[in-house]
Amino acid sequence: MSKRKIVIEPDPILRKKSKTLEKVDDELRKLLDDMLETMYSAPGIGLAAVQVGILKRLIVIDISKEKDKKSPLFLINPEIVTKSKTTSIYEEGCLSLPGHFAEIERPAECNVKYIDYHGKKKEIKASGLLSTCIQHEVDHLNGVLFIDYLSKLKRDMIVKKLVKHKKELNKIVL
Ligand code: GNR
Ligand code: NI
Repeated sequence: MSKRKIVIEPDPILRKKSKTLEKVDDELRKLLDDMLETMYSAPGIGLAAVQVGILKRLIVIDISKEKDKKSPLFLINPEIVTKSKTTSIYEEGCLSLPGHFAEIERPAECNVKYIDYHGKKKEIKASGLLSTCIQHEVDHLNGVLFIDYLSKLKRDMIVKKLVKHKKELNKIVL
């Protein structure tokens, strides 16, 4: 396994739509393993392939609290088939928007169809943080970030700060 570099906003790749996968093979599983390592090391509770620069419909998630009881979830070609009318609000963060957090309202529950690590079709009913996290990750696959749910003023402020932060990092490197 190897850790990959996480793409930070603003970067045009984060606005692109990821492509559906045709088959599950060892090469794809290697990418999923790398994504999981990258997510754990960040640390984060979810990661979409586009966040490591790959436009494929792949997500890894682990919302377990205790470090020693890992329970990774791999979702290939995830599709949200139903969303509840009831909503819930979570403070969201994103590894592509480091240091920024906002309360986002989303459907509280969702049913998700996907292909698992072994290439098997699955369907689950998600609620709570898992539901929010799946929706956040599926948004990434469609080029959507949580800041898109904020006012243009708040969104522009966050992006401006990230641009400034990137420029300061460049100064140190150069
Ligand atoms: O680590 C993460 N935490 C988080 C918290 C609330 C809602 C969604 C998330 S996902 C985020 C990691 C990430 O950027 N995934 O794309
Ligand atoms: Ni994210």
